[in-house]
Amino acid sequence: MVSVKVNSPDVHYDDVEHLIISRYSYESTHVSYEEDNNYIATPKSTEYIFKTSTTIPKLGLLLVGWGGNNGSTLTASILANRHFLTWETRYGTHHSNYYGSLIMSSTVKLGFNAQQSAVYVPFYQLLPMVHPNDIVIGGWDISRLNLAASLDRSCVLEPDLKQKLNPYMKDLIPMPSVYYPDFIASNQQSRADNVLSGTKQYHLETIRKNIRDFKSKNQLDKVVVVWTANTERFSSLLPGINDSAENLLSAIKENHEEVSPSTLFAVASILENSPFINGSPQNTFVPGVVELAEQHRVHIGGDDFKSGQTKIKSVLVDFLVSAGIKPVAITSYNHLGNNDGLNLSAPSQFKSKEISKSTVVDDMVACNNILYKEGEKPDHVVVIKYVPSVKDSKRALDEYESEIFMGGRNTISIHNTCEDSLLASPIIIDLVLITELMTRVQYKTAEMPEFDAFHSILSILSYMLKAPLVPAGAPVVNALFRQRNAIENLFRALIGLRPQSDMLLEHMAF
Ligand code: NAI
Ligand code: DG6
Repeated sequence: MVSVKVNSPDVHYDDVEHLIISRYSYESTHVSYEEDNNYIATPKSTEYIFKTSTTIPKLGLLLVGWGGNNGSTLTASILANRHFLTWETRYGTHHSNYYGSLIMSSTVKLGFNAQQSAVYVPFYQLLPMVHPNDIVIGGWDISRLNLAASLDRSCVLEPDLKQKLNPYMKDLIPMPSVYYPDFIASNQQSRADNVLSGTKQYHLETIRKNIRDFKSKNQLDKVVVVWTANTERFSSLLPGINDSAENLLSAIKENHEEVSPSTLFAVASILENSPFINGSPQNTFVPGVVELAEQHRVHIGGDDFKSGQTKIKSVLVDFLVSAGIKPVAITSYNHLGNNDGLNLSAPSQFKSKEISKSTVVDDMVACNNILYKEGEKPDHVVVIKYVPSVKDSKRALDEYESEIFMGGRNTISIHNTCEDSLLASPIIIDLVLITELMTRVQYKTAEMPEFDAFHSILSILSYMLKAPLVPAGAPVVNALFRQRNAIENLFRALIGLRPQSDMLLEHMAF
């Protein structure tokens, strides 16, 4: 899939070791403050060497919550693409595609050609990446329904397509999973017919064995695990239980009630050296999980897929604040009629989602001390209602009230209607593709004795996530285009290209 080759003394393609090696100066600005109210800004340059393996692995993806709307839609979409399926709708014949995936369906400006026209290439052509059609998918669900029936239950895809997918999906049955009723809404009880009995330690060992067996049966090089199961309530953070890796492993042995299913899956994945991504808002990554991931140098990412309403929020508020306009109230309503909406109709599960949906403008507000005094924030209200008849077609109604020039007010209202799972599925693909790529990257600075991997916590995944998990002390970025720039510029750095600049200096001369 790679069609970009960089012509630079700083880039070396090692065809023996199958590596791209790039030398890169990372430019930043150190700021200090003097007592006479001056900022001192000092340019800083750090030399990096990046090594990216060009060997594309055979990749497996295990979804927790495989039979849910996201799980079945994602599986169906990958199978439809793999088999080049087309289907009829009232608008005509449709072809499978990966619209909505940053990697598969968006482009980046590579540079300019001799005529000074910008040249754009698909994101996936910058570096050797797994093609989603080649991903082997499996997973767990507390519901035993086969994937064809799950797809039917989800009410997302068109009947003609579902029929064509049936032969590929009817024999896919989720592996039994762990069900601790206290963590998800009681209204989910009726679908829990595929559950493991026994202790948490037995569950951990079973999940680990499931990952190993899936890997060996399909002759995979790597497996990524994604939590796309129900939103859980938050776990209590308990000293001695989940505050360290050692305590968490002991708590699992002791069958402690506060170890959630998602935390158990994260632990199992880390112990099997499989990256783990949390697509739901709960605090799966208790301190013990983070420490375990760091100890085992396994990548983790989270939390909560950023699909529709929040994505718009992280664009619109960034636009307003960076235009010098002051949002004073953001009021967001959702209604939806899928199983996610049913689960979120319970207070503790709603609370998890409310937290992740409400923190998404904090960094944009904090960066403008002309508009906002320290600690000041816009009012931010999040409402979610379950309306069964709209099924997966989520309605998102948002009102942005802003203070503008000379005491004026500006009100923007947005009404968005869309199948939630068609927004989330391509995001899951991006999370998996980028995570896999990150497992093939090593870097070294002058201070480091040898090459190392990036930090276990992949903050580079922030674009796809509502409440990005970042290493301790690192800034959280929610603004969508800053998040996208981070991915684009990191990809460019790995092939020795300077960060994207939109200065167009070459066009400023007479
Ligand atoms: P869903 O309710 O259709 O699917 C969840 C699946 O997880 C169900 O099939 C359920 O049986 C299963 N499940 C529950 N507990 C389990 C466990 N312990 N082990 C294995 N399976 C388990 O929900 P949907 O729409 O697929 O969403 C999945 C998650 O992704 C939810 O937490 C949702 O909040 C989150 N999310 C969804 C977005 C979207 O746009 N669809 C965007 C952002 C987050
Ligand atoms: C209702 O809010 C259900 C949720 O699961 C959301 O649909 C999901 O988190 C996506 O939210 P957003 O804000 O990214 O569209």
